[in-house]
Amino acid sequence: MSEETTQKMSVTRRGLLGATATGAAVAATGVGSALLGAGEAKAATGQPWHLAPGDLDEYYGFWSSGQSGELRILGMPSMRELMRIPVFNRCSATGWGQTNESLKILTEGLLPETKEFLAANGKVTYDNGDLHHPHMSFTDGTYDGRFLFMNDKANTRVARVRCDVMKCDKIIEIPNAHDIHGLRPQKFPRTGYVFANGEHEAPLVNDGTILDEPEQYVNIFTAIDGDEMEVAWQVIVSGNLDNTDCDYQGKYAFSTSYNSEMGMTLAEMTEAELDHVVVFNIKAIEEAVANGDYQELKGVKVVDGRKGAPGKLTRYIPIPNSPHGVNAAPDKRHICINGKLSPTVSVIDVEKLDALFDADADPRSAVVAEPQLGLGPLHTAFDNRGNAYTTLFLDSQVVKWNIQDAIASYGGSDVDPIKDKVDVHYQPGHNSTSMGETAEADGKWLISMNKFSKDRFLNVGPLKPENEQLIDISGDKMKVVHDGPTFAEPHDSIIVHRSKVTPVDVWDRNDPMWEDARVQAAADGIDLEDGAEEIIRDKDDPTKVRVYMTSVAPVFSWEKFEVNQGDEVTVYVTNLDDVDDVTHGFCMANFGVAMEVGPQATASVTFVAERPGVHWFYCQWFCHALHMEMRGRMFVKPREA
Ligand code: RUQ
Ligand code: CUA
Repeated sequence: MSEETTQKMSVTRRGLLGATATGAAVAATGVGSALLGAGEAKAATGQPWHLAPGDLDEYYGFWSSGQSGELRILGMPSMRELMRIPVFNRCSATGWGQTNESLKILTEGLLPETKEFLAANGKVTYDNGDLHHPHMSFTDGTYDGRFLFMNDKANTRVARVRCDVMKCDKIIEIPNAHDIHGLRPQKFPRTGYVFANGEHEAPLVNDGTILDEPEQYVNIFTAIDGDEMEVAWQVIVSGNLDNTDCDYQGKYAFSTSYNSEMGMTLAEMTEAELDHVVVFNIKAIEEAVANGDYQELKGVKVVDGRKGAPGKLTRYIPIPNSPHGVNAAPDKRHICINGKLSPTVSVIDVEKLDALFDADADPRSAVVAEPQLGLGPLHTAFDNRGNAYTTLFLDSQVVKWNIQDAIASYGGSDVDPIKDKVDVHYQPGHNSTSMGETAEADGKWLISMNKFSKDRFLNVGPLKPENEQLIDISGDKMKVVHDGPTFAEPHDSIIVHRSKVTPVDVWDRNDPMWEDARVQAAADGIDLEDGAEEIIRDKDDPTKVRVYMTSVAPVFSWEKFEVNQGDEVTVYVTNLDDVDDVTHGFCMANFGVAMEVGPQATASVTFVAERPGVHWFYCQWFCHALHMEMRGRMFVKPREA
């Protein structure tokens, strides 16, 4: 832990509490144990995943939440849920999807036709999302703590979360593609690009002219500029696209296709013995774009990388039936393609890829191993000792195997690449290891994300949680050490050492998140920080009212304010408390309005005051001994009859 972080900790509330109780020692233990290895941590029970009260975890776990549409933060290895970050969903607690600040993020990246479609349904944005794959930005092959990127399969979007405040700051809809599934940030030299797979195939121009003519459908691979959150370019491909990953050299990206047949029914989709992985040649694609070899579609430069298309944009490597996960090993050389319907994982050597493009070598020549591992291999994670850990969905197992031994065995040696198998409960999908998708894999922990929990927990009715199991991989044998139930449906996770991430405790008053509020306040001649008891009626539209207020525990600057029935009211709350962990809320009772206002943040919400009478607003975030008293009245004067 850096000097700076240590110092920062000592002035936080945790440090203060620590000094007044026995906690100073607890805080010290927390720091100390986090520096020890998995097998060595001194915890209350002697089990490293059972942290003593007040002890801090060694890793952040960033969890997707599938159809819940949010991102979650867990402490690892304790698997305690630390936070939920609303992204594609709506959130009652924070007002995500309701505050003007969040609505801007949820609407500004939508395509014009989507906005029209939503308006016809009485909406400004989607209410749901299906968040599968959260991944952190990279610099030089490892996490850099700037951003997290994630996909929305349900509504074809990609979102970004800022790691300094752990809030979503950008969401874009991807044109031309359908239902973004696989997503990975570029590892080298940095992110850079965020690669995103459109899973479902459709006509390139999907305006209804072509309907049930599957032979005319295509699929789209997208590279997003992760700094600007804009689409950089797209590639038309053959077959559908499932998962994606990229190399550690910045040269190639890979996408699996489970439906190379472009079938529409289950029978058609699983017909061929061989599907493929598409290899994208990033330099060649950039050159094609620079040379004008593209068509422009919905403002995006789209190049043709279909099978048989001339040039060096893509190559198709045949892979046994319906491959699913793609995972780049920390040896910076091997890419594992998980077989799903085939009991194998195909290992691609990135050093053999140039020949595919430059010498038109047989695409299969890049495959250097294909070990038979068991039934239903879906995803693979890695340690720092050359081993890979693959989930076997149908076998309900995780298999540990050695990459070099698999290569030797493919070359004819009789060495068995399989080192260990462990039962997991039940049907694992994704897995992840501590720092395992970076060059700094440390081989301590593995999470198996199991789709079914069945009998593992008290029965809560027909809808059961999923079960995520923590596995100690520091020794020769894998050891399942903990069950963690989770709600629908974390697909994927990453386990990031805490030294990589340094979130702030208090917002910066000048944060871009409430730039619009700052601009509006300036136009109204108001200082947000000094916004006590300012109520502005818009000069051009007198039915628009802006109420500026501040909060300091346990009071709002307004004890009461008055508006007219039918006014469109915008309430801006600026939280002047600058102590860590003093968040206020603003809830207007019976108006369906509530939001979080973090320390030093400004948040705003707009509603039409169509209910005459006395209405209480209150702070809905417990902040002070007099939190219940933190309230005020809004008077809505009835319209004259
Ligand atoms: S997928 S269970 Cu959406 Cu990541 Cu493999
Ligand atoms: Cu402020 Cu509760």
